[in-house]
Amino acid sequence: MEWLENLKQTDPELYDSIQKELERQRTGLEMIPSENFTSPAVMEAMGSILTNKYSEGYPGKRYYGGNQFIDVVERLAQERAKKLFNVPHANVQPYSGSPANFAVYVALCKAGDTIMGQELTHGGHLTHGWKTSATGMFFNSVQYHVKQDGYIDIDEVRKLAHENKPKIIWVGSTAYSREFPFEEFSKIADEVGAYLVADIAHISGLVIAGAHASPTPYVHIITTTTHKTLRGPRGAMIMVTQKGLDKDPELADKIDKAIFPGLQGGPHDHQTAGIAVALLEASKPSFKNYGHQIVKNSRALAEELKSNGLKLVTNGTDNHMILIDLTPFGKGKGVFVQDALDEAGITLNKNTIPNDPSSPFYPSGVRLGTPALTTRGMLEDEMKIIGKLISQVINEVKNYELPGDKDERIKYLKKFREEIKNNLVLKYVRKQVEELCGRFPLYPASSI
Ligand code: DSN
Repeated sequence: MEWLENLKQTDPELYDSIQKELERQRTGLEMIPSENFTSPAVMEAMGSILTNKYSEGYPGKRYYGGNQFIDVVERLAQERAKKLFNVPHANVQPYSGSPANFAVYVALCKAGDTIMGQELTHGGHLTHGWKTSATGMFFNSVQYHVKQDGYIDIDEVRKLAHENKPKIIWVGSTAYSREFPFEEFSKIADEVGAYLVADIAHISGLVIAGAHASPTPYVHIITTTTHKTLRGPRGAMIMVTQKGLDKDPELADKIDKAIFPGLQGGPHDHQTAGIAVALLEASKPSFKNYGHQIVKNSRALAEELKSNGLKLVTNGTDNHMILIDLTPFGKGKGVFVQDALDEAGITLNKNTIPNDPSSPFYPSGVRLGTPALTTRGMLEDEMKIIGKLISQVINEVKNYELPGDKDERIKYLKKFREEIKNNLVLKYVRKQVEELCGRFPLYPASSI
């Protein structure tokens, strides 16, 4: 039977959109660093009859009947996570990364308690205490920054920690291209008696592969999404380390209670099954190669971008991600670069850079990465080609200037988006992109 045949019959309109999205993924270069292509096996688990079940509680302690097989599924996911990250406890039920992080607050804090995280505009995540997130509204949030060179300002972290005595310190962020200094954070957290929580959403696949240091010996809690470098379904996990249990023997129980009944209802059992499959895949030797290749590709791409005259935050990368600082061309250029690359078949995202002279909606940088391209089998040689193509596109649009006036800006962007449709360089890049994608087929018909 053809892939999605039942859906095609039942809802042709929706089916059509999925087919178009599949074609978009197949024929373009997916370079948003938080995205990836999960396997057909993971998608089968996600599309399975497990979506039919309610199973509030945990294996062996459910509120509803009929959970004997769900218990097996959830235990598989828990055990695989524990083994891969070398931790004594794993909760695999969080619906996604933001609820997972919020559960950590629910487990450890009362409203108004002080917490510390990396500021959003300096690469941190919303849920690490940014003012528009519930984590910044309900807690007294102290934010640390990166230095002028783009690296985390560990002296500031120590100073703020000693001044403010936070309950939680977050390490790990969403737009940071260097190795996280877990050991130094751990010393600071211990000095002030804080819980140290590593949010490794972006790098969990690299940690498993040994392509990034593991936080396990240094932190009390680890949170991660499961769909980024880990290449699983959308979802998340919270893990408690031995160091965490040594600090607080009740910690695992507190985390479990924060997820259910604290924040969530029934776990998404199909998602748990997808996570279990992804963790099994990540335990294979080929995943180690995958993780290391992501970083090699990222470094090769960074070098190519630099040799084409582009400026990178921290001047390079240690992980899967690169931040291009577009301020040498002016402020607020991220939107032009994102849209022009989209037109040329290369998807990345506009992003603030540290001390951005513009606003988060019209930032002065773009963020890109190599996890999805590496899943397609692309290597350093392809990164060099891609680096040149990206540089050509940036060169085409770098002189567009964003008007300060809001109405003018909307009109200007509309005109810009019309103009780039006819840009010959972008058309040429689009052709190169399609040719490249054709050499690295994604989800061939025989696999889905
Ligand atoms: N939205 C994710 C990312 O792109 O990094 C973080 O939540």
